[in-house]
Amino acid sequence: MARNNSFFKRLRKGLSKSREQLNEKVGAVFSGRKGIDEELFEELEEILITSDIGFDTAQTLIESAKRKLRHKDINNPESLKQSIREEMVSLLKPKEGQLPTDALPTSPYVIFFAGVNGVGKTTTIGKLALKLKKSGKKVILAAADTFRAAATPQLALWGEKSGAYIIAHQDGSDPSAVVYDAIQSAQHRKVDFVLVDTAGRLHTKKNLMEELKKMCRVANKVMPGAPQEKFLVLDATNGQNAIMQAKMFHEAIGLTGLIMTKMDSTAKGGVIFQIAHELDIPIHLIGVGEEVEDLQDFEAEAFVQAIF
Ligand SMILES: Nc1nc2c(ncn2[C@@H]2O[C@H](COP(=O)(O)OP(=O)(O)OP(=O)(O)O)[C@@H](O)[C@H]2O)c(=O)[nH]1
Ligand SMILES: [Mg+2]
Repeated sequence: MARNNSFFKRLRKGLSKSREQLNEKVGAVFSGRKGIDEELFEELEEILITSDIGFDTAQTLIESAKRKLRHKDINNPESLKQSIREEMVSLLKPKEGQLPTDALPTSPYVIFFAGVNGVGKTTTIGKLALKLKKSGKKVILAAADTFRAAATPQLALWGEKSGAYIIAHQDGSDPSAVVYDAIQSAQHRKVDFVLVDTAGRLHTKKNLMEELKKMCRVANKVMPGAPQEKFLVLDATNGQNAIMQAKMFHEAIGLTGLIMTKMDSTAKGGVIFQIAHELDIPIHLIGVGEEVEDLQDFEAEAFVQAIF
């Protein structure tokens, strides 16, 4: 998709902490080097590992870059950097997730948002609702976080801001019932998207994961095939912990996509490479700031350009 300047500006700004950390270290290792040797590879690998890219992923990136350079008989450090950039793009590219836009495969298109407490589920839904409404879609927000008292008003605010409908029940009621209502209502009103906000839950709490599974079953009962997407929202400031969360949520409900928020608040943005390397789940969106435009489609080339 064609991107305007503001997209890259926001992305660069949002990734500045991660970029600074990576570039500073890499700059130091490369400074004054005339050629490439084993020591350079080792130091580079260490930098990647300490930038939350992870051991296996760092090794894979370096090994592939090394192989290509040898193949082409190249020995200058700048080419090595470029080669690693290319390997990073090849790693991320197949993981670019995309939401259907014009012709929706189903109506409504139901998206669950799950994740541990405070990762950014509700705000992400709000921002996405605004974007979808702007592109002319009809949207329902399902307040299926019935656990936290302030959750529904928080979502309702986003409903007002975006003009999306909101379906909510009383605090403490069964979240599956909200899901049921929201999908049924969407079918009647011919709504395009149902965005389901769920309560923050720890991936280690079995009963809470069971509740999430039940919500999926109920959705599928009202509308066979629903939910069309099961997104896990991850907080980039959690670094490596995000991997374990993703694995456990995936095991429980079979994720179809990931959203990585708060990239702007951390230098641990490199974790996205590890996620792409270790998990077979597309990354749909990244959050690089608090504003609506800071919720961006995940694009491999732009991301690598902005972080390294
Ligand atoms: N800096 C920054 N803050 C973000 C981003 N995304 C979300 N936040 C903030 O993260 C905080 C928590 O967001 P919520 O949307 O309430 O998180 P939640 O996952 O719904 O939380 P619970 O429902 O309590 O589990 C809010 O202050 C958001 O503004 C982001 O990309 N960057
Ligand atoms: Mg919430």
